[in-house]
Amino acid sequence: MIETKKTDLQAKPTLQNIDSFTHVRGESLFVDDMTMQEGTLHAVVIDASIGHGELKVLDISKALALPGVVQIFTASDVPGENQIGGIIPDEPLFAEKHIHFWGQAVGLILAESEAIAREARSLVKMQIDPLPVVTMASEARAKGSFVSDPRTFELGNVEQAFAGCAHVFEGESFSNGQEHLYLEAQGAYAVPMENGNIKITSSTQGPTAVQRTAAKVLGIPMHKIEVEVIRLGGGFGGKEDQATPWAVMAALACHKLKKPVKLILSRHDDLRMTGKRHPYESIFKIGLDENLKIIAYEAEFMQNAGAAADLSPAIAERTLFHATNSYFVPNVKATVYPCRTNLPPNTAFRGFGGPQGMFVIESAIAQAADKLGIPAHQIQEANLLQEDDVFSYGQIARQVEAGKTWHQAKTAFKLQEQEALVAAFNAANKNKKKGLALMPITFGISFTNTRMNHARALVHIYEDGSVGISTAAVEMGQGVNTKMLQIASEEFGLPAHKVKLEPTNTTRVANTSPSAASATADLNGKALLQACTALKKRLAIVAVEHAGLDKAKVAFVNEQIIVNGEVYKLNWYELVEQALSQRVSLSENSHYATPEIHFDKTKEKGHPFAYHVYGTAVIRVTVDCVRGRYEIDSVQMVHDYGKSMNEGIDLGQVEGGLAQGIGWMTLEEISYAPDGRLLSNALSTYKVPDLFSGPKVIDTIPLDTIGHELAIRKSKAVGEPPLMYGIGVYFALQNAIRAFNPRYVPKFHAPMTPEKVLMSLYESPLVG
Ligand code: LUZ
Ligand code: MOS
Repeated sequence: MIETKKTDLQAKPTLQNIDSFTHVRGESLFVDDMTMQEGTLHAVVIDASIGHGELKVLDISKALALPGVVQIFTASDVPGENQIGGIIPDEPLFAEKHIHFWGQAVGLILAESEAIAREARSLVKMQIDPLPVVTMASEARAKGSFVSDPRTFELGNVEQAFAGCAHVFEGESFSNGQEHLYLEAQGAYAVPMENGNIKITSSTQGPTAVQRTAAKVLGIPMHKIEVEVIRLGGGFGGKEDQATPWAVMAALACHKLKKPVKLILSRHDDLRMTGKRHPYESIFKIGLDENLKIIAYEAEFMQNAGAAADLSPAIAERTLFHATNSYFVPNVKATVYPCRTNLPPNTAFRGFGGPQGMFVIESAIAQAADKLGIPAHQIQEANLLQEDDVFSYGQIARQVEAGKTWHQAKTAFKLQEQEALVAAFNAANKNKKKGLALMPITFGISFTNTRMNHARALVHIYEDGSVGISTAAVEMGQGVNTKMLQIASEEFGLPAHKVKLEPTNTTRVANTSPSAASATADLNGKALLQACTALKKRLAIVAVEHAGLDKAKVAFVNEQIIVNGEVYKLNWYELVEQALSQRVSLSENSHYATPEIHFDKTKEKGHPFAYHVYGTAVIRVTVDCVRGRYEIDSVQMVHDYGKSMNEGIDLGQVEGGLAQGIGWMTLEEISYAPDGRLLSNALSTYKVPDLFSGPKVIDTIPLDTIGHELAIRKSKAVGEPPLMYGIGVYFALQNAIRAFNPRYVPKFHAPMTPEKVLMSLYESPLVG
């Protein structure tokens, strides 16, 4: 194992994840663990078994007659709008006349038990006239079938620039979808309250989306619906928009029957009915000068949006924002086509279209490197973003760390020695080959939709001095609650056990953006910090008055009040008591909206991101050239955490994101039959990385940096960016294959499964 230098950041003691105790004891509560009220009904979704067609007959009579079945709801039972589209209203909750994808919901069965509801489902008869099924984005594009208009980001003039380039290369690239595979499947529990009000406990990243959509579908005001989220057993984007239909269905049945309703998807139902990461079919053209500077880059992305828009237009936009990854390119033209197909609507997935865009420019660079007979890292290094460079969307790059992470990674991980090691190994071994690749990442932090960048926090100091916090943040295993608790406990000078994070609830914090875009800790943390600051100001006034002073410096440390540098005679608890006796409010509600950001969609220019996160990974793999199997020797990263406020949690995000990125690039192969049926519909046919297929060595060095003012405590967002280090594994594998088979023509068709590796090792243009 290669030695790494640990900076003092890693030595800083921080709070351990506050959920770890109940998680390991199995005591953490998820929707399915809630104590059910008497009379709770169980729901199972009826879905269509056809990729595209016209629904002629829906016969529920046999199902309804089964003992224990209470009711079956379909589109005609919806009292409000049968519409759940978030950005574009193009998605019914229950199919009406048309079926647009295999697994589309047609109705909901309510029964005394889940088993009965399931049995009833097998008795439902549907007659559907089939229509042609489209599963590929390029097919949809050829037909002009889009979920939203194509968009183009442009900088400079690519046409002119290509004409003057010393080298121009063209190619194509494909990246497949990805199943979210959250441990906790989609689900919700809806309970009737008085006066027709409903409380929904949902496993959602977007409590307000659930509330808004339930109100629309039920045709009642939002204030009649309360949405609570305890925590999620993983989201990864799959519960940003697509937790909504199940919660709304439960609410609909609850509303109609005045009974509590529980709807939890089985793993098979979840895999079949929900959308995934978008597959992309792309073409690229890259032009370089004699010094390997990329002068022009043109790309067309065909996004496989599935049967409805869902979040696809926003995801398409983020592809364009990340089309040039960590590089400055003076002439860019990038176009994305959100293509309507007959797959389940694809949706947010960690990286939100960014990884798909970044894979294409890395493919273009790899293609150029192969044709020029040089390592790709020479081209990568020659084009890294520098201070004051402009992105194609008009934002000026500031506090750029692309080069710093790159050079630190090269030095710390001894790139030259590793290259020599790979060369020596490959010379000495006939049937095993090693490959090496570098992967720089640059990821913009903020919702690309400016209006979504806000959050609120509600803080109560209770009479006994303990503190309760509510924010819009949803805990999904990423540790946001721990970070929130850390902020409040540091601000008030209280031990962690005196601060509690409440479940996320729309009656305490309203009109929330989803917990997404890596921005949850920043947005909610900033709001929380403001609320704590306001309360401290109020308490400081009480302390100063109590001390009989006009003015003094007041600090809050270790449950003590420090006045002008001295421990004051009232401690925290006594000061709280004093404030109460003076009728001072000990509650505060604060709002935060990211400053500085803006974007003009008519010009496709602006300053959409609060800041960028940077990093570089060095990746080494070994391919078994007899079997096509491979191992990842090491992934070594210099990552820009800013000033990490919790090294343990942030490291967990880096390693988890990396593993997920590697899975997307190497093993996870979503497969649909031409008729639209999901073939990779179980964990026997859909492979995710396990401990044995992960890297043998993972090294992470925090970049020595100053952080960013718009990051909470200068601790940069960490949720999504590390996933993209995994892209480098694809290219390391390509390099190893090339070392074995000089006739192999590099291809950019992810995931690079062992089967594909084996075929590539023996591919020969001569024998076909
Ligand atoms: N969700 C969203 C996201 O609605 N907008 C975004 O920009 C975004 N980015 C990453 C992940 N989720
Ligand atoms: Mo997301 S892809 O829900 O941040």
